[in-house]
Amino acid sequence: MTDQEFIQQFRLPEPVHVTRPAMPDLKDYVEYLTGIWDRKWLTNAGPLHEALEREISSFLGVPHLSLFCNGTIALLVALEVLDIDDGEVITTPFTFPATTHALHWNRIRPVFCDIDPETLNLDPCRIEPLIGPETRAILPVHVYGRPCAVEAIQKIAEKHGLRVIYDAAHAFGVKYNGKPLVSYGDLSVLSFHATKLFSTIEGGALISGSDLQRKRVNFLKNFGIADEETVVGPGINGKMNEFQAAFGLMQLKMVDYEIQNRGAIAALYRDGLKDISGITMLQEAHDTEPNNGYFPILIDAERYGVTRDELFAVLRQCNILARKYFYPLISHASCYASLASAAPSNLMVAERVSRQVLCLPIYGDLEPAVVRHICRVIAECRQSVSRHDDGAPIYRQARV
Ligand code: T4K
Repeated sequence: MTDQEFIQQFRLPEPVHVTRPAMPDLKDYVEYLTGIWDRKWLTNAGPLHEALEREISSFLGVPHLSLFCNGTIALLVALEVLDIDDGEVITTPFTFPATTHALHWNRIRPVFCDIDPETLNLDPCRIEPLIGPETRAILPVHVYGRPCAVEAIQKIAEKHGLRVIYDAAHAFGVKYNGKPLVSYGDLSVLSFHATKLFSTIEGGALISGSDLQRKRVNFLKNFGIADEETVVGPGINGKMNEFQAAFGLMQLKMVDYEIQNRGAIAALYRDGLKDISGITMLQEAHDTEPNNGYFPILIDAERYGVTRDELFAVLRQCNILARKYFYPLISHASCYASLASAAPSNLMVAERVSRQVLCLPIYGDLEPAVVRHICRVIAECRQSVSRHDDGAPIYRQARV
C-alpha cells in the first residue's frame, strides 16, 4: 500500500481532537445566565462561586479549597502563601510550561530533576542529591493524573525541612490509597481549563492545609485585600467569575459520568493496542482510582519500526490529532536551557520519554468505533511499514 492509499483508507472525515469538553445543556446555562443578569453580581465571590466552591470541596473530599481564575495563578499564590519567593525549587521538566513559569514569576530558580521511567513523575531517588542551601521546596506534578511517590517525597521534605506543592492540574477526582490525591503535600493546585476532565472554561483551585491558610489564600487571590482598609499581603487577581462558576456547577453534575466513559475508552485502547510490539501503555496502579484524563502511549521506534514523530504525522494525515504532551521538555526552553540542571545528561529518562510519548484522543463522548479505528491505524501503520521490500518505512516523509 502506498502512503496515499493508506491515508485514503484511514482518513477520518472530521478531525478527532486529543480532548473535547463535555458540554452541559445550553438551556440550563441560559437559566444560570438569567439569574446572573437579575442579580447583577458578576464576580468577586458571587453566590455561584460560593456554591461551586462548596460543591467541589465536598465532591473531592477536601475541606479547604479556594477557586481560581486558572491553575497558573493558583500556582503563583501557592508559592506566595508559603513565602517561597527566592532560592531554588526542585521540579520536573516533564510538564506543561505553566509549572516552571510559576517559579520564574516568583523569582525562584527551578532545579530540574529526572523522572521515574514507570510513573513519569519526579524520581524520588534523584531528589536528595539536588538539595542545597538554597532549596526551599519541591514542586512535583501528578502527570496525567498519575500519583507521584507522595510518601517518599514527604519523607525527603521532612528530613530537609522543605515544603511540597503538588501541581495536580491533571488530577481532579483521583484517589490514592483511598484518599483524595490533592490532599497530599502542603498544598495542591488543580486546573479547570477547557481541556481538562472537569472544566470551568478557564479556572483552577488551590487546596490548603488548614482553614487559616485558606483564609490567607483567599486574601491573596483578591489583591491581598482583607477588608476595605486593610491589605495583608502582595496579592493578585485570581478570582473566578460567576459565568465560569455556572459552567462548573453544570459540569460537576456530569463529571462522574465523564470519568466512567473515559474509563471505558481507556479499556478499549488497552485492548486494541495490547499486542502491538513497541507500543507501551502506562500500567494502572492497584492503589489508585484514576480519572482517565489522558491516554499516553510510549513508542519504541526500534521495536515498533516507526518513530513517534512519524506516527504523529500519519495520525495527523488521518485527522487524528494526538498530542506530544510533553515535548519538548520545558528545560529546553531558552529561558531555562542555560541552568545547570537543564543539561540533557541530567535528565536522561525525561529526554527519552519526551521523544517517545504521544497522548491519544480521549473524552467522554468519543465514539468506540473511532477508538477502534485509531488502534487499527496504529497497528496497520507498523505492519504496512514492515511490508516494504527495502525495509525503509514508507512514512518517513509523512507531513502534517
Ligand atoms: N500545570 C500543568 C501540568 C498543566 O498541564 C497545566 C495546563 C497547567 C499547570 C496550567 O493550568 P491552567 O492555567 O491552564 O489552568 C492545554 C491547556 O491550555 C492547558 O490548560 C493544559 N495544561 C495543557 C495540557 O493543555 P494546549 O496548548 O495543548 O491547548 P489547545 O488549545 O491546543 O487545546 C488542545 C485540544 O483541546 C484542541 O486540539 C481541541 C481541544 N479543545 C481546546 C479548547 C481550548 C476544545 O475542544 N475546546 C477548547 O475550548 O494546552
